[in-house]
Amino acid sequence: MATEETLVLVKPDGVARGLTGAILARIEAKGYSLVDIRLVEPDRGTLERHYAEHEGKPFYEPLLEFMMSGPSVAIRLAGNRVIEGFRSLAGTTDPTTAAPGTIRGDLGRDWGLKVQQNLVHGSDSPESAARELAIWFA
Ligand code: DAT
Ligand code: MG
Repeated sequence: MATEETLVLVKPDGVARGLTGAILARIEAKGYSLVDIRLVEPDRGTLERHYAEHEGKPFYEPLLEFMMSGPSVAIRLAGNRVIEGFRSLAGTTDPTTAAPGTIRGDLGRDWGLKVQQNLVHGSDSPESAARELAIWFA
């Protein structure tokens, strides 16, 4: 099986709270390889492309606003089955109920906004990974 790649974002809440290092430590401890990493401040157009599947949903506008509220860290991550492996490491979408032991479950909570501030993004399929890596690492 060919080594797989995924897009990980440490979102603005993770960067602002000083959790980038803690999140990277978990990724490295799991054994995945950093291929590329950069600080990003995406414009609205980039986020519209990244989150195209969510356009029209109630949380879409708050999500874009949140993602423009400060810098994120974009990571190209590699390893066998890294797409599902990172999703497992991240935990489920809602940080309040994400399992302890996961990034979202251990480090996240509800901050009272209309969008889940859940620290990280990870691509959800090989197709998403290819599409998203092309957006963030063009
Ligand atoms: P994930 O990031 O776990 O892949 P997603 O792709 O369904 O989740 O949604 C993208 C982001 O949008 C998610 O990280 C946080 C926000 N979000 C999703 N569902 C939400 C909801 N029901 N209420 C508020 N924010 C939500
Ligand atoms: Mg998603």
